[in-house]
Amino acid sequence: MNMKLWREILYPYEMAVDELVLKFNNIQREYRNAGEYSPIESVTGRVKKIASILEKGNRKNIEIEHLTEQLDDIAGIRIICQFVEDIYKVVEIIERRTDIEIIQYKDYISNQKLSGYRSYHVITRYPVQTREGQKKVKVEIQIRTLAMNFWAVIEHSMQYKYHEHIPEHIRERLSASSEAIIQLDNEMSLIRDEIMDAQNSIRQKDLIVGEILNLIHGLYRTANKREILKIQDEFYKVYKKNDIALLRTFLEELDAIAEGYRAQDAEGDL
Ligand code: 0O2
Repeated sequence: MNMKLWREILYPYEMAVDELVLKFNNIQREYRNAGEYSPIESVTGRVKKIASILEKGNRKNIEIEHLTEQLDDIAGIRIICQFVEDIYKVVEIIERRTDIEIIQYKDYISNQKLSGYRSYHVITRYPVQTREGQKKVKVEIQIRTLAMNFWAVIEHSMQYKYHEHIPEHIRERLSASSEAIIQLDNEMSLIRDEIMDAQNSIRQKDLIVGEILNLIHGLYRTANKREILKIQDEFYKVYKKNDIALLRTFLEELDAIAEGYRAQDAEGDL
């Protein structure tokens, strides 16, 4: 198969990866805009390099013309979560979608690989609209915690360096550190509620402060400078108290003031 043909074959996979990264990022944004904790921490995607596709096909004895139907991970999405519990939430999110068809689940969390690898894989089929019409391509969605990802990235680089013949002493260390990763994930799950509360507060504060600054910015069109300066001073005082309830009250009061100016402005236009 020549390079041009490969590019054509891989194009729908690239479309699928681009679209799914965008869609999962939108899910994250939706949670955060609602001031809620997002089970998705970050999303990346990639299309496997041609050399890696050929190498994997060779390793698994797959004929070149059967590569796209038999390899599950030519298109890959990686979703990183903070906590193990979030992984199952993300799986539910995928299950509820009407645009993603699930083919297979690979639960390497309950069934950790011998290497120590842990991650939850969902093999899916995703439709893209090409100029020749709809094409459904296989996409492997890997869902793992930050800690699992840290281990997998390090171990993967060792596999790359030693071409899968990792020396025994390094393998032992990797195996021991995979146990430490399980412990770390378990410990984090125990204080998950507190961590989520803290992160929610930070996000809510950011949203409220953002709205306050927008309202103050809007006042520059209608209110007089002296009043705006007074409002800004008041805002700094409230901000320094680091109390979300006070900030929320300040936002409500400011909103009422801004609404008054907007009404005045509308009357002036009549
Ligand atoms: P790359 O370079 O990440 O793309 P199988 O289902 O067993 O017939 P397959 O298709 O290899 O074979 O499925 P599997 O085992 O679920 O692996 C799919 C991908 O998961 C791998 O792709 C890796 O990304 C990741 N993975 C699986 N096992 C390990 C592991 O032991 N260590 C690490 N670091 N990652 C793993 P590729 O093509 O192997 O690699």
